[in-house]
Amino acid sequence: PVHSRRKTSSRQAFTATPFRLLVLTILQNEVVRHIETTLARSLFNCDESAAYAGTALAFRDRLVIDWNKTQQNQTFADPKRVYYLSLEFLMGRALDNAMLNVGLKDVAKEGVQDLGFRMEDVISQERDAALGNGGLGRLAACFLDSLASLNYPAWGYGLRYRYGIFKQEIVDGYQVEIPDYWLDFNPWEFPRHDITVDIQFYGNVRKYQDENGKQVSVWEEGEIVQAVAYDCPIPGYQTATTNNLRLWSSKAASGEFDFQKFNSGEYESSVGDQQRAETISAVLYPNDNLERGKELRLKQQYFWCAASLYDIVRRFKKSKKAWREFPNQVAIQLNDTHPTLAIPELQRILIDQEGLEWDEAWSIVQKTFGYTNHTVLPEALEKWSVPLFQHLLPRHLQIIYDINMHFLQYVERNFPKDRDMLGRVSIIEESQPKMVRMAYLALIGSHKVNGVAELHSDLIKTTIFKDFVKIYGPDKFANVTNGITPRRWLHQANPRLSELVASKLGGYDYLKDLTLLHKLEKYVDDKDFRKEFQEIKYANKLRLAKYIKESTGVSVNPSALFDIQVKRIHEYKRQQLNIFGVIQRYLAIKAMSPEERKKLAPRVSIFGGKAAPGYWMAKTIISLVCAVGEVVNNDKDVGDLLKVIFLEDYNVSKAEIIVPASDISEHISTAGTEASGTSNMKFVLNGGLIIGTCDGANIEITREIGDENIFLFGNLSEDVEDLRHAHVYGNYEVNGDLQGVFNAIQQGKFGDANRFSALVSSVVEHGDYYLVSDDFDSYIKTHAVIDEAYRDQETWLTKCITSVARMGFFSSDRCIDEYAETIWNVEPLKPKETNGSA
Ligand code: GPU
Repeated sequence: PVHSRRKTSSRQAFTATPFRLLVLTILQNEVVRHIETTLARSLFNCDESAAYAGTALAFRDRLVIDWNKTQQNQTFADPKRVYYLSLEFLMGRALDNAMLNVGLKDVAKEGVQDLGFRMEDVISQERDAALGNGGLGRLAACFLDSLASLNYPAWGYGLRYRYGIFKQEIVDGYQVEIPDYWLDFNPWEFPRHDITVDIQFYGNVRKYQDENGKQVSVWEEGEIVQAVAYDCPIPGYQTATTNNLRLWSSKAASGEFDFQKFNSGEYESSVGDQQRAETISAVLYPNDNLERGKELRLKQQYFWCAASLYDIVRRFKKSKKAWREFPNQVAIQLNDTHPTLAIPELQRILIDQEGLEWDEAWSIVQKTFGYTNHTVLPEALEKWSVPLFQHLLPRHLQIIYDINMHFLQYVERNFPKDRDMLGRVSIIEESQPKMVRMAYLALIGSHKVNGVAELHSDLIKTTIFKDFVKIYGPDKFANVTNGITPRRWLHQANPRLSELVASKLGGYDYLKDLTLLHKLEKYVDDKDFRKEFQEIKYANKLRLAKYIKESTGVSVNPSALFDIQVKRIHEYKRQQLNIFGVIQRYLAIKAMSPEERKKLAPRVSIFGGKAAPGYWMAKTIISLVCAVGEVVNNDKDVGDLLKVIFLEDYNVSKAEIIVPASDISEHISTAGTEASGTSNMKFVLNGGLIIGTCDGANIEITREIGDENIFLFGNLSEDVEDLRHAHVYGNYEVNGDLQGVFNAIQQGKFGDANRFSALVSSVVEHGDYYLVSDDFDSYIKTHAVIDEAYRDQETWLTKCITSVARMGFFSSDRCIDEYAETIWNVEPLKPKETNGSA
């Protein structure tokens, strides 16, 4: 049956080495066997989805072998391990990544071609694992890739949501959310029904004196939910190291399923208990940079922290080492404050269950944890109400109070004159109701706190954690600037550029040491290289143009300047500034003579991103973008000069198509609000330029690539406070161009003006918190500079190539090495044998 589908086109490759032929044959047999036996499908009616499933299962087999060896090797060597606790892992697709990491993509491509399929079509059958919202979750995924690629003994711990981030549809210009039930077929996870942990909620605390007169607390009664482990292999690039991502799924504890009820005919209510337990890991909260204090979210957090810590402690105890060795064996990194409960949970295990004294336990806890902060936005800082805590986690609340008491006593001793300090730094906010400030708890319970870009790491020391710098000194604070994995974000997303780079650098070593990219600079004047580089960008734009046509019906000119802003929709990220700028461009075009129009460089303005379902303002921004697109794209006066596109359901796999196709991308947050940003790095690495504010990692990108290669604009973070003040207390006038934009909206040029009035009034009436009016002029002027620069294609190309060559710093490998050295104190563990296929 295989032969009947064979195409002659792949025959050439069969002339390669006998070894390659052997691997090809074996792989192909494995794929066919999986299709025929694991899936019980006939090869005669094998469709793309079966071809995907067969290929995925064949590669999974390979990963599993290395995975088992890695785990055995780690168990035997028992080195210090890193545990990365994150409520989000935005992994995207796994097959392409697995094939590239194992080094067999080309062979597999031939294999599936032989079965009558194109590899791209096979790959695109896979659903994204979308267990995250945005940058924070994608960072966790890049970190897992780097940890494995650098051979660090590391585990990720998260939740196995039944529903990942919702799928976005645009219906009549509005966002509609569709549930993402992604688990129908997921060959990349392994249920471990033997690895379960009972997790307790509610109940009460009984205190008594034991036979030695020691005060003991027991957390009793309440209800139990069971955590079941699901493991996903995380292959490293060209190494046999295959780490583990363990995701917990909730179900009713075995004793919990009420057979009494069941037998007495109350079948429904006993199923109800089951369902209630399963609710815990049912759905990812779809908020980015926002906390809403929902009880179920706190339950998710405790469920996941408790299960993970139980697992980590169990592994440690197998080594029979003394408790004081715990921080020498275990480093736990908290991805934002979401896993902060792990701190009181470890303290509880050590004192209530293991019988350690408070001080000894607390010293172990502090040495074990590190905390990464990802935002200074006040609405994103987690706070939980004390009554909710008391109800759900009574023992933990007591422990938090004790932690706070010890901490405040320390502060009082050291700052006796600053009485207000105690109230400011207390873990408990004295509000109505009282609140637990999770960031303070995370900071106090960790030995290091880090921000994610230099500016951000400076800002946390002068704003939200100012007092804590006085209390602990500056050494408790560090910066680790974010990075991205070049495997996915160059090699996988942009294979032709990756190949071009490899051809100049003598191979793919740069994918393991991205600083080697600097060697590209010597080809910046090389005619052939330049031509090839430019052709690749064009091909990537063509691919995106095709995708835009398929998904929106709009034809765009692939030679136009592609101007892209894709990220979560948020007022601080200022998609509204972008769309106001687009409207201003549209009005300008309308006012031009035909001669003037001829001089203008054609543009395609591309937007993409999800709005949190309850974030009304963000949804309004989306509908304005769609409404402007509707008008502009159908205006005969405008033609190719401007197209406005909103791409539905932006996610990781779509980013892999979008990112390589930009000429300019927009990273235009109000200065001081975007902690780092990571897509800025992806776009530049793929040969695009940036328009951006002096915010987050844009500043370090500028330092690396040179300010002649980036288009910066807008006010600086140190001026933001005063500017906001001026809006609130001054009588602020919106300038001419922006007023023109507002007039056009209010005249109904883009449909019913009432739909968009909140966007206008947030600027003209409500204090313009995000400083859209302050930055508008400089934004428009900078876009004019970009138009001019793009006209000179040779100079533009030089900027792009030079920038790529200087992006070595932004690999997540560099980032992980910094964490390993300055925060975790862990070392790589070389795999026993290298994987034969690498
Ligand atoms: N970030 Br807090 C998220 O994506 N979600 C969040 O809830 C929080 C932060 C992002 C930051 O906004 C972004 O600037 C940063 O690059 C990213 O985390 C990774 O550090």
